[in-house]
Amino acid sequence: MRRVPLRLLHLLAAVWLLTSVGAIIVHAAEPAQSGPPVVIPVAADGVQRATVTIDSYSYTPNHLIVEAEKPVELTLTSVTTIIPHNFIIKDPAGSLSVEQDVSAGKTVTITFTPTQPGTFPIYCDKRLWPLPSHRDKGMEGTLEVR
Ligand SMILES: [Cu+2]
Repeated sequence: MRRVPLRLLHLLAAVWLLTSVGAIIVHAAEPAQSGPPVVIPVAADGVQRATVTIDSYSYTPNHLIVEAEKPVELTLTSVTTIIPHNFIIKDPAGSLSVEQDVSAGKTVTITFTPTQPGTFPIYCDKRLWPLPSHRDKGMEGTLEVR
């Protein structure tokens, strides 16, 4: 056995490791792509209805604008084939707490009434350890309550 190929392998392994780790760090640091804000219209019955498409790893639309004190009805439609997701909205101050699992390919309808104006994060907290969470992969959005 000559020694040069072994050293070359070590070098390749080191380069591979550095680029892989670097790619993960860069990916995790990327901000989520924010889509255009969507104002959810108030229907004749006073309900604000919209459909959100859930994919890996996104919500479409992902920036929803609603009015406070009026019910919001969201139809969450998953278009994934294997990966389950969830849909979480939490106001740290406690005015809003929504947490809904959506299995692959399923549609679930949720209803909640925001009471406080503000901007609240929407996100999926699923994660396959040790990979980054779905939220870290960009699965997040914004609920703007006016
Ligand atoms: Cu997810």
